Amino acid sequence: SRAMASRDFGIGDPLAIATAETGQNADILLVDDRASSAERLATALSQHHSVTVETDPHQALVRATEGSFELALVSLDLKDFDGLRLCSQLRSLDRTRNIPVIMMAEAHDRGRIIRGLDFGVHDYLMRPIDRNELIARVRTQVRRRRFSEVLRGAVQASMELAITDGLTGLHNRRYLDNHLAALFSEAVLRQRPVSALMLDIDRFKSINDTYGHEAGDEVLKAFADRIRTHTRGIDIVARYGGEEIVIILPDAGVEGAHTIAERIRERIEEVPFSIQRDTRSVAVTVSIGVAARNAEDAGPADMLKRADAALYRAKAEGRNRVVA
Ligand code: GH3
Ligand code: MG
Ligand code: MG
Ligand code: MG
Repeated sequence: SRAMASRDFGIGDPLAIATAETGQNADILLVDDRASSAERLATALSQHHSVTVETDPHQALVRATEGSFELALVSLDLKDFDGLRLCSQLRSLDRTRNIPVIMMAEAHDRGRIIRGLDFGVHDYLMRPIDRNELIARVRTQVRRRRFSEVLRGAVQASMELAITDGLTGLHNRRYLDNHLAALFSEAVLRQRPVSALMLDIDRFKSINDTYGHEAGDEVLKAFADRIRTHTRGIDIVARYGGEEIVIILPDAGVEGAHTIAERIRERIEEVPFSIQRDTRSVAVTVSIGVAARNAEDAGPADMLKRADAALYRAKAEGRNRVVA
């Protein structure tokens, strides 16, 4: 797809926009089983696009799901098959619904044209098809589709940006706040446990002081990466504050959470972090407070408060430890 990569946060990819602007060089699927018609249309379109002709509607659907077509032109009058049905399938399948569809119809097809437009077919051409009209309508749909892909990419990117911490790539606190309430309620409803780990790097100020703030950032990033590899996909891992990370463990009670926390603590302690521009590697330890949901909890904030209190005790008792 020519849609922008999700890493180009927030703004449209200029190349994708320029490509959309021209509305040319599109991969087009032409479904028409009348040889002379198909050939005439394909020839006209080939000046600006790359055209694949398919006479079998079943095969056309397979090709559409597998290919990277930016437009489908479908004849409504196929032998032994209702072209409108193919249009409907293209509109409803996940893998093809972003391909704009143009119906090619006869004057007597008014009723089917209306039904097609009703379920989302983008446009139609009346036979006999005028060459210039064909080119113009195809171009319009290709441009529209490309611009919506650019927009979709930009929306997705800014949504990711809004819930991601820029330095570590972990979820940010906003994401945690937005998801924790629902996750917690679900645990209450299903009478399942849920736990929170609150992590804080030990003596991080002195890491900054010794190696510099940039190295501190690097350590923080690597620390986050290491934590990510030791958590599951269903866990929420969020940067909560400067060098504080909260991990929410669905379905884990206090014992399970403690075990996971202890494993993370060991994984951090056992291998020092290497940093660029410095031959020394940085020994890092982490203190972790653990709390599980209580029946008395009014909400997740109560659980987090206990995890924070446990973290405070872990620090007070000498750091590099897990306290529940
Ligand atoms: P301890 O937690 O063990 O009590 O000691 P600490 O030195 O880690 O103290 P604290 O957690 O209160 O302070 C964290 C320090 O981490 C403060 C700040 O200078 C540093 N810090 C916070 N965010 C960042 C960051 O994004 N990058 C870097 N390099 N440092 C940060
Ligand atoms: Mg602190
Ligand atoms: Mg700290
Ligand atoms: Mg801190």
